[in-house]
Amino acid sequence: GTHDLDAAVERVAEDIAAMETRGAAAIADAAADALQQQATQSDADTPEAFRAELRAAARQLLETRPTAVSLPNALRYVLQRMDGDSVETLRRNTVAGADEFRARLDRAQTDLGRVGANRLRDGDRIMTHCHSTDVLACVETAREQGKELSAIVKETRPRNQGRLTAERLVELGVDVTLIVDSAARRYLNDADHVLVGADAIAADGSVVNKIGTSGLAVNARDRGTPIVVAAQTIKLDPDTMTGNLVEIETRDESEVIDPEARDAIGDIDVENPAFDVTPPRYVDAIVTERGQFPPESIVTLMRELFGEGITDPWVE
Ligand code: RUB
Repeated sequence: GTHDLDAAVERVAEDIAAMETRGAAAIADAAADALQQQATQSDADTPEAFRAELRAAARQLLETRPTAVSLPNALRYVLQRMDGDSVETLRRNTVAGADEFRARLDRAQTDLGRVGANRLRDGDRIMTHCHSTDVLACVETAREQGKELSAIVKETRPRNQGRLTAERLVELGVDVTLIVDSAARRYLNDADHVLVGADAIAADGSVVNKIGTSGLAVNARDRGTPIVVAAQTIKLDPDTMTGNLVEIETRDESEVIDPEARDAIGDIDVENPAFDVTPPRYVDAIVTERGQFPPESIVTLMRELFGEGITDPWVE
């Protein structure tokens, strides 16, 4: 029956919700993997039952985190390849679709890294926020080209993803200075680039990324430091072409302050938005696997990649 078959999907969904699996690219990869496992394990006896099962799995994955558009884009990619008139054909095509998606994701990140590395010169210092594998791909390629780099790494409260970035940068041979988020403006004078990732990019070129990115971008502009966003085209949100807004996830207040400490203060509200929106005028360039774009031209790329009609193949 459907029930126990969902175990793999449930596990992946839980990991995404708990941020064991986190970052837009990793979320997309895990979601495609979960659909693949569902397809492999399914004991559906009719094509209709198989399709219904996969759509239900997709809906369960979608409920985890609302902001990273790579998640619905991954599900779209795989479900659009769920084609055939027998369970076995459906299974084969879905499994192949997931493989293809993950291979493309990998290739896109490598290609993006090559584009981003062109911007980095020997001796440059970057400033990072949160933990982005697309950003790290740029740094990795630049290091392979023999460029010496240093980094000012914002810790990124409340979840401290900056520590992950610091660890990875050290592995890549980059000199790292870790700072608290509120020290960013002071250190912008020393930075040649602000280099951040994205969870979603809207049709107008707005960049949705970890909370604090927009303030960092405004400060960087004030200091004259270029703001570069490294984001594969899977981060483009096709729904924004028809005026939909990107939903900003709010997370539990216990990530900000533990309940006991909070009670000791008294009756206060605590808010914990996970992401914010950086308007296109504060973004100098968006680096993708297809090249570098000014934010204003993102809509053209979006139309080319998604066409006009966006489908939601997980709808019952
Ligand atoms: C992660 C975050 C990252 C983007 C890009 O937020 O904001 O900058 O997801 O990452 P969280 P990548 O930690 O809340 O998931 O380049 O790896 O897709």
